[in-house]
Amino acid sequence: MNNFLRSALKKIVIKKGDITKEQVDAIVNAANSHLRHGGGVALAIVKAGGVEIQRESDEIIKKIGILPTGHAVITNAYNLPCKFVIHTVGPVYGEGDEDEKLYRAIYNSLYLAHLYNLKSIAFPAVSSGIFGFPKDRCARILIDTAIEFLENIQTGIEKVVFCLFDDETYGYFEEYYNKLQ
Ligand code: AR6
Repeated sequence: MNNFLRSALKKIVIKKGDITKEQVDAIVNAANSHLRHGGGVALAIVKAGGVEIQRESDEIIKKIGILPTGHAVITNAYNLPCKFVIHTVGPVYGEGDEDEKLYRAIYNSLYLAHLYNLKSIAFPAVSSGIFGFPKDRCARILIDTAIEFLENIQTGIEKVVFCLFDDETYGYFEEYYNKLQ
């Protein structure tokens, strides 16, 4: 294993849990293009963080129209223990070009955290719930994208957490991460 990969892997944490409880600088929301946080992890984030997150999201949509798949925006986190919520739109499985779109959603979230000088960020398994993306492929793309980012960008990001809600998803992330060690 080369030093770049070793150093990137050291910054990655795979854990099971509820992302709304994560004590990191930013958590990532698996959002839709309208930033209507009506289900899944998005609803859990608004329930725990407060309706202000939905309000701020509505303001963003008023300004920019819709948020295209693969893009990311940031809001405050209000009652959550983190400082910011980064909202990204992953692909709906079956719409085409999904791997590339999921890669961009994760990369752009990391880039936004980097621009805000954040040190830690936590991701859920974006697209693998209501949007139907296969969980094993999701694990591979999310971990590979984080490694690529950490290897290539001179960044202050010291910790990238993958916070998985269920055993099956956690199992795929852990399995792929262990394969890379
Ligand atoms: N902490 C961590 N992970 C969670 C939590 C939680 N509290 N709750 C759910 N998950 P999904 P998507 C997991 O459906 O597939 C929403 O309605 C969940 O088990 O939230 O990208 C949005 O508004 C799964 O592994 O996101 C969009 O319309 C993962 O988070 C749409 O769903 C992602 O599941 C986005 O669908």
